[in-house]
Amino acid sequence: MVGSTALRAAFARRLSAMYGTEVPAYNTLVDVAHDVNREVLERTGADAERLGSIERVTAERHGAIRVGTPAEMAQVARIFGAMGMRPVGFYDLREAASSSVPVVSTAFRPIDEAELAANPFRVFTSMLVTGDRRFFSADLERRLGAFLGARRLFPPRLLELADRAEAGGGLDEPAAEEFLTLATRAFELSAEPVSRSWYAELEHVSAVAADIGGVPSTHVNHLTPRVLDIDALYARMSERGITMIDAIQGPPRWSGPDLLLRQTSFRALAEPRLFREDDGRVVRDDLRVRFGEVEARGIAVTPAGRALYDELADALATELGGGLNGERVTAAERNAVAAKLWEARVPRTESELAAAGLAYFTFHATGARPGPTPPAGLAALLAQGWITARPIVYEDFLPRSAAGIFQSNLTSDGSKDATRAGVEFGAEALAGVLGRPLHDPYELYAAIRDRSLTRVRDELGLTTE
Ligand code: OOG
Ligand code: NI
Repeated sequence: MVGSTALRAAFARRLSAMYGTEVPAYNTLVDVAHDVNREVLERTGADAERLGSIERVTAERHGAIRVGTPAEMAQVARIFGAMGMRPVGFYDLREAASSSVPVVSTAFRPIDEAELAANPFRVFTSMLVTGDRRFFSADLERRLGAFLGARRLFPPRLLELADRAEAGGGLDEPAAEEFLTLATRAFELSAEPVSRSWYAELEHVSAVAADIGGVPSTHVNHLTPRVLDIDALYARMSERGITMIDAIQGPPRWSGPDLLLRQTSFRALAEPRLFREDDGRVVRDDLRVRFGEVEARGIAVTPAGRALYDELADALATELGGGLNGERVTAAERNAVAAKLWEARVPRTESELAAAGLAYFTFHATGARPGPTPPAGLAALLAQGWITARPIVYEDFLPRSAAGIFQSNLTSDGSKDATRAGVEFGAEALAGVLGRPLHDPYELYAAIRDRSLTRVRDELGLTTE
């Protein structure tokens, strides 16, 4: 029997191998990330593993995929469900200020502590909102619906195996092999010709709409390894001659602990694709839509921590609004301004972050009994050495960064008509599409913290707090 955890780990490996043959620069990114991780581990020892074992971090990836319809989204949920990946979080990329794309998204990922430690593979999954009149006219919506309704992204056999795996917690060896082969193949770049005029019509609305609805199949958009020092990685990729996007998205490099998520990517590469012209001729051309991204993960923040992050991100945007003294802002300048804002407002140690209720931690009995009876209250237990706190790693995404990742790799701005009314599509609607609960990331982090508190109470024989 191959259980859901093993299926997930194997799928992440296969997708990574497949993407490396399709986009070789991704392999360079993975190699550089591993070099940097080894160096950080040598330099800082156990500290390097404070947010996950080196085994976890080395294998850790996230992927991004994009689908066109609720029916396709529901099928994706079944395939990932087979691998113990649940939908977590709701992201509305239509509302992003800097750029907007006509999709709503969630991330499929494991939700249990042990599952995350075993393999945290996650996939950021976006779905077109074709009913949004700011992007699609009624006529285009209808033609797009017909195109999407006629394609089949996932073979029935794959879905059947997925359902069987989810119901039974895994598959026998031959069925697991078949499932993994079919699942990996479903995300390969197809060689089927793309209709030039149809692709162009959608690209006029949004390059993301064309990438999703302009082609008869789906594919991995990018795959992202995790790195322990993203600034070092950024410099090294540039030295190797790979063009990176202008900035590292998310929090700045600063003097306190890593929080949330920092991400960067190399520019989408030209890939050969076949196009069918209106006169029926098939010609070779290329498209730039797929890329490689890398990320550094930090401590998960509470809603209060997140509000502070958003406030500082807004302050940064205001301060850099017109550039610096009218000049274009470099990544280094941007970081310097952001770091200054952070140093002024964000507590600089884990214990202060915990005390201020800004970030999530688990609590563990140290085994020491520094006094006759444990004092009341977490702060006193920590201060006297009865218990210790460990940070909980951030397992999710950031909408502002996601918008930046989409934007940095779009070939055109598209044409959103902000004068038209959008269409309501929120977390509840997405849960309805998925046919399963859409988890709230904060509730998941809080549950992990609370379970650790219950454990500590039992171990110390406490009845309250
Ligand atoms: C997804 C963009 C978001 C991230 O890491 O924030 C994302 C996409 O381009 O399809 O992957
Ligand atoms: Ni990504």
